[in-house]
Amino acid sequence: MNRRIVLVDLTWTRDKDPRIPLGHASLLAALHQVPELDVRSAVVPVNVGAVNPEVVCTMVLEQAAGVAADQVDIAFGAYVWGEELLREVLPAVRRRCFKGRIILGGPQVSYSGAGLEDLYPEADAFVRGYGEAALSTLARTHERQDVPGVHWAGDADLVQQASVDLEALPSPWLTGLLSVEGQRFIRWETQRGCPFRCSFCQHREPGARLHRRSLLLSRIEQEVDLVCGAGVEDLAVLDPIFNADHHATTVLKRFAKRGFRGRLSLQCRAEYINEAFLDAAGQLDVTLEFGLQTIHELEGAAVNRKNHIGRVDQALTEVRRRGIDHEVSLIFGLPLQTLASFKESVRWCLERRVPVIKAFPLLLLRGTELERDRNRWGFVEGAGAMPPVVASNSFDRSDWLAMASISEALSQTEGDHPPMDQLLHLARDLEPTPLRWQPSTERRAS
Ligand code: B12
Ligand SMILES: C[S@@+](CC[C@H](N)C(=O)[O-])C[C@H]1O[C@@H](n2cnc3c(N)ncnc32)[C@H](O)[C@@H]1O
Ligand code: SF4
Repeated sequence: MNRRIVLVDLTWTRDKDPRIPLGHASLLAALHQVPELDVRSAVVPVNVGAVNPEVVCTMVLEQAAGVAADQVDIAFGAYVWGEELLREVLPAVRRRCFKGRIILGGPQVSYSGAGLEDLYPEADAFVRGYGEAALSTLARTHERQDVPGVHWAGDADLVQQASVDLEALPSPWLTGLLSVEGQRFIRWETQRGCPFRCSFCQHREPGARLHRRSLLLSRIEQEVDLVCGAGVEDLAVLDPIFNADHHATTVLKRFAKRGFRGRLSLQCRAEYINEAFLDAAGQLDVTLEFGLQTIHELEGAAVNRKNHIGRVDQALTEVRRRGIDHEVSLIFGLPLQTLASFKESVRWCLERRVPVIKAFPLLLLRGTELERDRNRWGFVEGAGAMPPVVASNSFDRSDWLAMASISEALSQTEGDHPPMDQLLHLARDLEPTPLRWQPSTERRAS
């Protein structure tokens, strides 16, 4: 009898999102290459209406039914937005007598230190890092194999990341697993990981094992051609820093050559912007999304984020001069930050007429340096499945609420931010709605 794997993704989705997230599709593409493996997929949005853990459990068990326990694995993706639900679904699956293996992977596992079996006692194996190769190896047999990046529950945890040869990965697009036909919006990648080490961000660990961070250029180009041929209108590139790769300009030129008319959203480091890149970007409908976080050197240093503010300023001036659409993201709640210093960061962006300024509340993400240093900065976390930092040694709760209101005012005025005094005036009248960053709260009612 063929072995079976049920791959489950508890996903955060937006209206325009394709049904299957890219990470899930990339894993499926790799699993489909394993001979005689019966691959099943379940994608459950966690933020659409009421999600009942028992219903999710039934759905998953139906997919796993009809195969002997030593022939079936259920593999769950663990992301921050699905954490609460996952911790309810896993015990339910065991309660209902599933005896096959449970394998977990995804960011919540990748960035976790030792102790995963305390968090998820129902799981048999954990995969840290990019999971395509490791999961395919595990799925072939019930034997306990020694695979770098795989931690078996109960064994000594080496806290290793799985490695993957990005140049050899099958493309979910080119293998037909994901279709671009009739899809207005897609998320797409050309590289993984990040060369920087900001201490609030989770990108550092899985990237650490990559010798090359880029996908094969020939794959990227074939995917570009596919996208351009299908008339996709909106393409969000997931690369942590699109312009960190030497292929960046070549890729943009390919889109232009193929006459791409859709919108391209690219996360970029302002300091890496150069003329050739902007020349290529100018041929397309791009939005350059710059992370800035803070304009203050000391706040930047506290999170290991060195912004060369002069160069950021230059890049913004040039982008504005060329009429290229752009955004800047800030964080509120950073170590050493005060209400006044946050306002200065916002004001700096407003003075540069940045069309869209986003201000995110600081989250202490699992396994980040900032999470480990929480006591040093006196961080106090709020409520919710993804609690923001609401007070610290440098700001109190009322300061945080004022920052959250400014963030709200920025969100309501995207594309046409008013000057600082008017923004503050608007913020004063606004209730902060930090719940817009949280997974569905309705589901417990079901
Ligand atoms: C797209 C995206 C989103 C989308 C939605 C996600 C979706 N459904 O597609 C949106 C825009 C909604 C989003 C929002 C947020 N996001 Co986001 N997002 C991403 C992003 C850019 C891409 C994810 C992706 O597709 N990557 C490409 C694929 C190939 O990688 P992957 O998904 O990690 O999957 C691989 C591995 O994780 C592993 N794996 C995954 N599942 C499984 C399962 C098994 C069984 C195994 C073995 C392995 C495995 O193998 C996969 C293939 O290699 C990542 C950053 C990044 N570049 O990865 C952040 C990221 C996932 N997001 C993150 C965060 C923090 C957020 C926010 C909280 C940000 C905020 N401050 O508000 C919000 C939360 C939701 C909300 N309230 O809006 C964090 C971490 C989250 C976490 N721990 O789960 C990331 C890693 C960014 C970061 N560096 O900090 N996000
Ligand atoms: C996915 S990140 C990528 C940023 C980009 N690589 C950069 O640094 O220029 C997009 C934005 O999310 C926000 N962000 C990332 N990690 C965060 C965290 N732990 N808490 C709050 N916001 C965060 C930051 O504002 C960041 O610029
Ligand atoms: S915030 Fe951006 S630059 Fe910093 S580590 Fe994360 S992805 Fe890299």
